[in-house]
Amino acid sequence: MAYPTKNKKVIAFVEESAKLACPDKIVWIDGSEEQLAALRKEACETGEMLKLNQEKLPGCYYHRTAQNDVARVEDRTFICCREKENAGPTNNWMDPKEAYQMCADIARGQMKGRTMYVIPYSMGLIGSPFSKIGVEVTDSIYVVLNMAIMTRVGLACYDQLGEDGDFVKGFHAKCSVDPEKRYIMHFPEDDTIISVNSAYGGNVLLGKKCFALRIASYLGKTEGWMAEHMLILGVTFPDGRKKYVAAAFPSACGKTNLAMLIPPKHYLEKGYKIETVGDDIAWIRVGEDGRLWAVNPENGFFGVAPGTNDKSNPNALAATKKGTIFTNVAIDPADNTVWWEGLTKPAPEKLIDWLGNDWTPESGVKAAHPNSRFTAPAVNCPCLSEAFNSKEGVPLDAIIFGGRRATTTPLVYQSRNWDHGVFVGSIMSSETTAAATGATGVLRHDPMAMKPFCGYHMGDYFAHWIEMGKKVTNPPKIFNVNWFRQDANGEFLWPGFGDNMRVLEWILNRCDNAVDAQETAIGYVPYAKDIDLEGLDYSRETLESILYVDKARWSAEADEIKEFYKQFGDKLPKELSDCLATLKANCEK
Ligand code: GTP
Ligand code: SPV
Ligand code: MN
Repeated sequence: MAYPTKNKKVIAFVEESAKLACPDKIVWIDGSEEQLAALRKEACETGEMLKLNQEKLPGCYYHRTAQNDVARVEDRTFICCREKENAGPTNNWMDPKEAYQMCADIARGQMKGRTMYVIPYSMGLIGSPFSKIGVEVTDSIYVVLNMAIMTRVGLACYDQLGEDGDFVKGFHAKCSVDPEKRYIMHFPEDDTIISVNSAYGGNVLLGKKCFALRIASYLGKTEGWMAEHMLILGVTFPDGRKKYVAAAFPSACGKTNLAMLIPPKHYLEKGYKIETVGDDIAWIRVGEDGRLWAVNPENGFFGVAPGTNDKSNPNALAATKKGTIFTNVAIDPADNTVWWEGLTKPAPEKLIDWLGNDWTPESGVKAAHPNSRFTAPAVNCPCLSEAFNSKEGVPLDAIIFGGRRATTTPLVYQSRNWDHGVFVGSIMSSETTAAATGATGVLRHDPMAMKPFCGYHMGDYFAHWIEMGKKVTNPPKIFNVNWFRQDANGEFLWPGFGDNMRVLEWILNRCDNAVDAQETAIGYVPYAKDIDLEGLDYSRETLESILYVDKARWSAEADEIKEFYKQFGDKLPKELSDCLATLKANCEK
């Protein structure tokens, strides 16, 4: 057989995969539009995808997953390193030998009657020194088409590999989508990922969370860089200055929205502009100038559909108007377009819901699954930054952590220094969302928004953050935000979305030492007068209430963090236990 690559390891990996799964046919994906068009056609013929209204949504398609396969499965996601200790207390662990054997038994013969596609892809610009190559084999056309949007797919990846270059191996087999045999396995010591019995994005688009976070975080630890669950955005000031910010929020907590923010009217009139570099993942290195530089390794957005509309996130909505794949949203049969909760009010009279059932506003169920998603090419985004295509990426002025907290955590606060900033990231808690299976709205610790994505021991990960701080001479300032404070009736106390610009402005002014702050038990908090409320019907008293640091609550929080920290044992950096002691002492003052 003629292979499109001379790389012996790629050929061996593909042959081994085929020997195990026994596909009828192997198709080598070359990334050409011709090949992708043929696959779209085939997927429509088999019913795997539906073609949407090509006048209103050119190049757009629709897909439904199995009802039991709609989100990441954290309880079935494992880190398989030789020593259990190295996976740490926040990951599921399985012995690699056992895991390989189990996956082989599950996947054996499962591609009979199917085609196996071989996808060569690059995380980051092909040919950039910061990019990494992966090869995913899969029996799903949906995966091929999504990967072609989310990553840079093409034969040029093989050129970069040469005859014996290394790559991240990804094996995906849909099997029977059996939730009892669903496993998302990572072998960081072998650069290998195996995913069986799922066809949901986060479990099967192996370049994304599996490679660009779990495997890459481990690579970053060994090679001295960082892979983070962060958006990257640029702010242009009226005087032409540019600043860049990376922000880590847990899944479905506002990264895509912040990354594409449209500032309130008077900011626009003054000349402020926001540009998107990335909305989910940042790979961060120390530059020659002693600053931290970030690139977005992805090439598209796998975004949460519900709540996206022309007010909340017009840029994301615009990005979905062509060449997009919609998953588990509702269909409007009147014109063969898509709909989801929050897109328009009121809802259309008649829809076909994400399960394929007839739906009306009286149905009493959601028309779109709460974790329904769009897969949109980054180039579609009206506010995409030029830096999106820069090999070096962008230098970071600020890092922002944030979670979904109804109480306790103020709208924004600044850490005292890098180490304290690492502490602030490490103590993040957030209410769970529909992005992963399981109950939603449950408060849990999610350090740096990486709990589900750190490919090694979380204590070592904290230590890595502390180490990185020593390597930068001009580190970004570190902040924490919370857009999700609620009143007693469960109503959000901050307008959020575009109005988050008001908080961003304070953050960037702090980076320039251009605005004062009050020192509190947890760090620097704005004076309410320093948050611009122009054009907003919003009271200073409410603002003050969500900036208030309640020492009694934080004292209890400190006790709870102490319990949380116990699991890390000796691996917890002293810098963090010192910060915790300071927090507790500050609260008792
Ligand atoms: P992942 O793709 O899962 O990593 O999610 P994400 O972090 O990119 O979250 P996204 O921006 O898609 O937002 C998730 C949900 O939070 C959506 O339903 C948004 O409408 C909502 N949301 C985002 N920003 C805000 C905000 O500032 N305030 C409020 N109240 N809700 C927000
Ligand atoms: C997330 O859950 O953080 C996502 C979507 O960005 S997924 O690709 O499913 O991980
Ligand atoms: Mn995410």
